[in-house]
Amino acid sequence: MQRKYSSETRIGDQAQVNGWVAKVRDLGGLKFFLLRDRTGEIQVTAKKGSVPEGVFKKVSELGREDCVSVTGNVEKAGQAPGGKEMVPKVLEIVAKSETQLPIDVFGKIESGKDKRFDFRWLDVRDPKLQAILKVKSTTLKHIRGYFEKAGFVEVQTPVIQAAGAEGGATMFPVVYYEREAFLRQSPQLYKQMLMASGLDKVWEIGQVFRAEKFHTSRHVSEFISVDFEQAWIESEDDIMNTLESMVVHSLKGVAKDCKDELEMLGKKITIPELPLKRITYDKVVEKLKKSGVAIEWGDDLEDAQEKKLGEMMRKKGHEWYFVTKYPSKVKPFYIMLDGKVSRGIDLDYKGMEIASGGQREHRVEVLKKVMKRKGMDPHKFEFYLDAFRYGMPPHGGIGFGVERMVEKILDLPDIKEVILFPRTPDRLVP
Ligand code: AMO
Repeated sequence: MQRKYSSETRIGDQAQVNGWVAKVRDLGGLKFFLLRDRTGEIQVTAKKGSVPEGVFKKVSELGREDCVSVTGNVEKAGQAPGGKEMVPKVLEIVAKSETQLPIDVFGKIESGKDKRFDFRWLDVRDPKLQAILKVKSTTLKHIRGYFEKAGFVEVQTPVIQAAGAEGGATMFPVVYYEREAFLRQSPQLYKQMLMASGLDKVWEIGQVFRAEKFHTSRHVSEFISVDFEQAWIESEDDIMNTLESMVVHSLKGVAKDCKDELEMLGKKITIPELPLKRITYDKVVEKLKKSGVAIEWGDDLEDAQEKKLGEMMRKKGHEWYFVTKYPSKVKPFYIMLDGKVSRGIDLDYKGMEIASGGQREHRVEVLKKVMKRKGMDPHKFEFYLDAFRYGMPPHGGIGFGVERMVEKILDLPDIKEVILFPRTPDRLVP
């Protein structure tokens, strides 16, 4: 018999449902258990004399989280979840679970976060956690959909790299034959080099790595970065236009495809109107100072300052907003400078930076000068600079933290909730 998910079964069906035992109730001659699969739960009812004796006996042997396969009739049952129950003809105990569960799967007893991540595959049996992962996977699907529709070419650039673009202190070294190499912090250098290839609009999705000794709710050592790079732009405005269209496209997709998950998690997605609010860094500093936050012009925005800005923007009806014209000194060498300010932008959502990028410097001599000024050795980046020597159009792009976006869509307390097996300074297994 073909397997069905519990939610697909209809009264009158003969069905096979596979899953885990969520709860057992034994009333002597009447035994029930709840069978959970990824679509929900169905009650299985075994009445002595009405089901085969062997099946009745097996129900007595069941324990929580055993893996079972049930074949039987689906019947009407007013008291049962969904108004139906299965009356088993065949019951196979496929795999027993040890009885002392290391964590409480349904969070009735609050399990410590560390313990939950030690047994993540068990943790994720909780439908709410599955819903988070479905929202993430749907977000990714619609991001991909956007780039396909907008004519971007998906590229794959190397994860093992000779030099990093985001600062030496946050690189993970790897042994590469007889040389030292690094796990990529970002596809930055490669996506820019591709602007000299004539592909014009590229995007990439993949894991990137940061050896940051942060212990915060928004930093991890490995995360999914969505990157795009676009040539022949006039200014960073073109980049913001692409980015905001991508955000709205994916938010709409998630709101449409994840109705059940959002309901289960008690969340509603507000689709922002385009264009998203743009606010200059100057204005941000002015606002923060006015509200008593200690900040000087030229400082990068710290976590607490971003949060405060988020509160102020939300009051004005903006969950999403761009911060533009950052001071030159806080932006990396590849961002185009415009005197004291740069063409670097950030996109913030509910007080957290979700993406960062802008227009790049495409003039090789200027680029080399800025690198030197920032204390970098241009010789180590010859392979990158070469791409600027044979006709490099003006270009720009962004790096976008998908997990941060999902964390904020669902108002989760920590980015790690969106990651199956998070990597942090303290965690390398499982
Ligand atoms: P940046 O370093 O700002 O820019 O990273 C881009 C986006 O990636 C996310 N992010 C992180 N998410 C989780 N854990 C971390 N440790 C972490 N660090 C960053 C954030 C951030 O906005 N090359 C540039 C992008 C560009 O200019 O195109 C870059 O990597 O959401």
